[in-house]
Amino acid sequence: REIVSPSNGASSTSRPSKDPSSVQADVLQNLEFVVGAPSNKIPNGLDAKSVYRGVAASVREHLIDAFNRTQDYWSEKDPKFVYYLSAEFLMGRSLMNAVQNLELTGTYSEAVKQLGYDLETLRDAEQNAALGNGGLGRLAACFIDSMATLNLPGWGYGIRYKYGMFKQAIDEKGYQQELPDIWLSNGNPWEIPRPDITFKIGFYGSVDNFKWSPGETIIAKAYDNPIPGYKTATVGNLRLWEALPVDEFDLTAFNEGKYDKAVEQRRKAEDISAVLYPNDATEYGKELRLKQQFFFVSASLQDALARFKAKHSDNWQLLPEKAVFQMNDTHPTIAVAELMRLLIDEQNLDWDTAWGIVQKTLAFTNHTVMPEALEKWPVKVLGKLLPRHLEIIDKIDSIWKDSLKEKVLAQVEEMHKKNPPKPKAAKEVPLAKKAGAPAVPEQAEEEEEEEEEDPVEAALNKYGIITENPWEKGVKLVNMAYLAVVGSKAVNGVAAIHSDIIKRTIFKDFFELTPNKFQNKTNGVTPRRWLAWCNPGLAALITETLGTDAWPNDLNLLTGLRQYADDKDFQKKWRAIKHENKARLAAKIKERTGIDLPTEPLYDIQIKRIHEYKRQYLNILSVIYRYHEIKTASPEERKKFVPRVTIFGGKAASAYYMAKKIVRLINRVGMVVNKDPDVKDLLKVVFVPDYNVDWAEALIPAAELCQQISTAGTEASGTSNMKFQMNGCLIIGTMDGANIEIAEEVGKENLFIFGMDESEVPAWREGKRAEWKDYDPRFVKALDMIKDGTFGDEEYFQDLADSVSDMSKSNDWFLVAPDFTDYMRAQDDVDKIYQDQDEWTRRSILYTAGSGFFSSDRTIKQYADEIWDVKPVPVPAA
Ligand code: 7GP
Repeated sequence: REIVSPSNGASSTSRPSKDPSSVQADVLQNLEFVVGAPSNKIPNGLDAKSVYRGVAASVREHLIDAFNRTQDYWSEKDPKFVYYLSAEFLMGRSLMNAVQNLELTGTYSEAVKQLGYDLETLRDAEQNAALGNGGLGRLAACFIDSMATLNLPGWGYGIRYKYGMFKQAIDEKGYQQELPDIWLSNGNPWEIPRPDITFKIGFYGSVDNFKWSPGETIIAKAYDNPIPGYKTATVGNLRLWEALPVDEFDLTAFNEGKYDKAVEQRRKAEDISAVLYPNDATEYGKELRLKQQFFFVSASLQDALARFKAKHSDNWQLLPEKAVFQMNDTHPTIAVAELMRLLIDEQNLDWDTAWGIVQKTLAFTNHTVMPEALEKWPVKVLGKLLPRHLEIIDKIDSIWKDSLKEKVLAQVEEMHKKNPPKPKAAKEVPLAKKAGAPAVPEQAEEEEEEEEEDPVEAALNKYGIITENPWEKGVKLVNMAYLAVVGSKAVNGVAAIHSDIIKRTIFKDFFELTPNKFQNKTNGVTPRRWLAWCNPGLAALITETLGTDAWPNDLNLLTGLRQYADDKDFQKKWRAIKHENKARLAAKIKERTGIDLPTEPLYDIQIKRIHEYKRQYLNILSVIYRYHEIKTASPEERKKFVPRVTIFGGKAASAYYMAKKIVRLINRVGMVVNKDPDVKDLLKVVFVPDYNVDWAEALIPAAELCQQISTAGTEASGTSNMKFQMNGCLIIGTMDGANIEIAEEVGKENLFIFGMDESEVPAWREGKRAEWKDYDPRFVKALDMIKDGTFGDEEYFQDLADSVSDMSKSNDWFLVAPDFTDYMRAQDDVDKIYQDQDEWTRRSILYTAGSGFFSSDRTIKQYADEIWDVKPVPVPAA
């Protein structure tokens, strides 16, 4: 039998086999020839890591086989393609996902068992591919899973970071430590290096008569990552780019003994794809980041255009019918200028033709309204790195503003009719000017300041892509979100409320001009990874109850569970599965942290990036108060407490001062509470270190309550809320993001909703807060405990305490204090309902039953129909 292995890359004449004994033989071959294990050690003298590599290499054969067939077929049919441009893809592990999506679980479990191992253990030998920060990156991963499953011709395009999201360790003081994520150290069997697919990427240099001569050039090299769909022969592609030098090595410098110089080019180039910026929802205007963005955007566009050209030569008018590029937030939005450049400078199109094509080929998704996340590049930085692009952006900006002049003029006239401007008082001419003397510089400046801005100019400026930095006079910025809006055919938010907010706030003026451009695409998550694969117990019960295993591809079938919500026998089975999942999680937590957890209490979980707007702080304050209550309760009162395990997980951006304090506070509370004999099993507080996709797959199926408690109007959508919902976990949360739509599907009365609405927040921030003195005594008590050193480090925590209570120092922008009382009310409701296990379980079933809408298959279908106009092209089975 011929084998297909990554080492020979040859394609097999026979298809990879699907029966356990030949799979076993195949794994052995791969262990010997790909992993290079000594034959006398195969199979039983090997460590899990090596065996994992052998198994992965074998699974890869199946992937590559189907991948090649898919890509060949699509190439032959030449349908319209979608290219999902994203600086982040948070994939997690691949082995089990591939085996399950390829429907080879039974085969591989059996084959591996015969070799004396079990698949579950091998799965843990895989490193997590954490090429993303949080929601946005994981969404991209769910999207390409759905694209493949729906047979949609499309690729993801991103960066093959050498170091992904940092590893988080918690030191003995509770402090977050950041360690590098060396995720490629055991190799990466899931990628196919493409040394033959490379593009040149230029930076710096100068522009002469519209011709750019880059001062520095590097190479982008492709790596393909096959993405298996489920119950389909389609295997999609995630193409990631690695940065390499044009010249490996400067031999002359080396011969002269200048060793550093000899490798300088290499290091400079490699830096570009070296590390993922670990910021979530905040941006720092670092040149290297812009370099990364341009690097992967340029490579991806050149690649897609080259493929187009191979089929349609110079028929560029056809491009919008063959390709659409979805820009995942502002990170890839330099694509607007780069696509223009490629069409004008490289393909010799005229400006108007090119611009018409661009505006039909690009689309843009916004993921956050946090002002600090909307990227604005200083003109100086962008102009130095990409001088030709700055020129193009400048022209886009002036043509765009020119096109608005008439409209704006009419608006201003209209305004003046209603509100006539006051006539200007005649100015006294300064002495120095009278005699025709040159203006004294200071005077000239003063005069300029006094001069009123032309109202038409002022009105036009709010549409400006290039504008002055309001905080730094004279410093001009390129507003990347505005560039994207102007250059795109569609702009969307990621949940109904969020899409509405962006129309009223950050893109208000643009929405008024082109209302039809603005859409909503409520997020979704893949039900394969986030229900079927991570919760096998529940998946089996669902299949048995519905009498079909079609639901992972048609998640609305879950509504069929509604009729069992009150069925006591069914509830019992449902609860038993949750209990098993809790036990599994407890074992994992014990192994990773040493903490012993009982499995009877309510499991309450908040996992997400640590951010003030997500309000982990609100959660821990309520935990602190609960701790106080338990400690001061009489033996009689103690009986009334509903035992709880409160679990947190999440990383703080390394430079985010307050977030790091919150991590430490949670950890300190845990250290005190968990060893306090007064508390026993009534309360445990766990911070799981290094929260990642793998942790999420263990935490979510075990959760009974999840915290989705962002300040209303701040969380664009949230996606963990959907994953928890699918797994029958109840939500305590605000009317924010997708919580609102979840409440619609599940029935608002079945969620624990609390806090201010989005509409109430601005008034609070603008005025009401100033008069507010009604601090809840429980809130005051919890803060006092932080300040009196109950958890140690009271000085360190002082400003954290002040941030929500001392208005002279901070303004509690995220409304922790005013939402606290209603949060505690909702928490009491939680405890009350949890004591009625039948009612709790009834709700839990309704959550899962109502989660069909949040499959990313639904989201992707909407993108495909309403933005991309891309149609499924199913690949015929082999
Ligand atoms: C997140 C949003 O915060 C979250 O609400 C949403 O569900 C998710 O995107 C997917 O749409 N935003 C980010 O992750 C983000 O802004 C910037 O990252 C790097």
